[in-house]
Amino acid sequence: MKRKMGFLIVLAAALLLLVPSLTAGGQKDDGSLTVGFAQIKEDSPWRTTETNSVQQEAERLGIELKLSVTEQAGQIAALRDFIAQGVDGILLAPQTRSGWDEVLQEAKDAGIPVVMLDRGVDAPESLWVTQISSDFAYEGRVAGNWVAEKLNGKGKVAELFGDPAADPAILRSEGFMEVMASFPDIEVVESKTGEWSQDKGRQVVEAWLAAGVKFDVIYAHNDGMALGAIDALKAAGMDPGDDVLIISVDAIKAAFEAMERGDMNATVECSPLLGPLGFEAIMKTIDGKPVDKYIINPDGLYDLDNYKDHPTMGF
Ligand code: GYE
Repeated sequence: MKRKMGFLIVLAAALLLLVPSLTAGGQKDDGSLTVGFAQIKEDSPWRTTETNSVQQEAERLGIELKLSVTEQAGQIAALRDFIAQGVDGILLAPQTRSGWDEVLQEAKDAGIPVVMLDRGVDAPESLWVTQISSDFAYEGRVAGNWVAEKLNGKGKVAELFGDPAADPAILRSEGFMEVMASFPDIEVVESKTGEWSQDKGRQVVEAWLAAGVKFDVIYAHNDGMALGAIDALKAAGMDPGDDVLIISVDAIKAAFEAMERGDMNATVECSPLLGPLGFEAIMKTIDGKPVDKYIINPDGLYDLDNYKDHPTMGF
């Protein structure tokens, strides 16, 4: 009898030792976490700053980060890979708004929380923890009001669209057009995608100029494309910031430098420094604490009158 008890105690102790390695996800025996980040492959300094913010925060917290940088199809594959590896949480910057339901359901079934970083999706809210981003329609309205004021309610605007399938591009346009609707003498003469890229933005504006399109303002959905527009205008012998006003979104350092040179007029801030909020949301979820469904960063407008007030002169 005594022997049997002893055996049972040894067995119980052995099982207890096994328990930590049997806990859900990839949480290691020492309690440290592994998080996957599916970032978008995109030619924009904004994204590099965001990736750095995530990497730095992971390092600060001692979290192992698995980073994947790809386009949409690759992002879905990366998520499946993270799930197979049993990560403790996933940060996803979704390239497009739709196409996520299936893989998000797989993550949910595996008990892995997914946080939307910087953009939203149209998948059911039950499939993801939270969206941490700016309010893109608000950014569009801020840009629209600035344009209406500068043009005194009359003039021509050309819009450089981001990726038409991406949440921030759709909403930045909607917010902007909402304001334009109350100014019948402002005409939006062009709206074309520059795919978030400086190079593509330049090519689109070059084509407009070659076709003889006239505009007083260019509204670009991000600073990168605005910088491309500036390149195109200069190459055509025009004076951006003066002949054509330039407003965009993001507030990257290069936009502030362009303002210093008088090439650019305004940018609506959109912070890429989302790493700390992203990990906080994942850790709270793992601890069973509630997290708001939408965590919205406040944005400010910076133009030639106040850009020097920006705390870091851009991201
Ligand atoms: O504004 C743009 C980037 O999703 C908020 O994506 C982000 C946007 C950002 O390409 O520069």
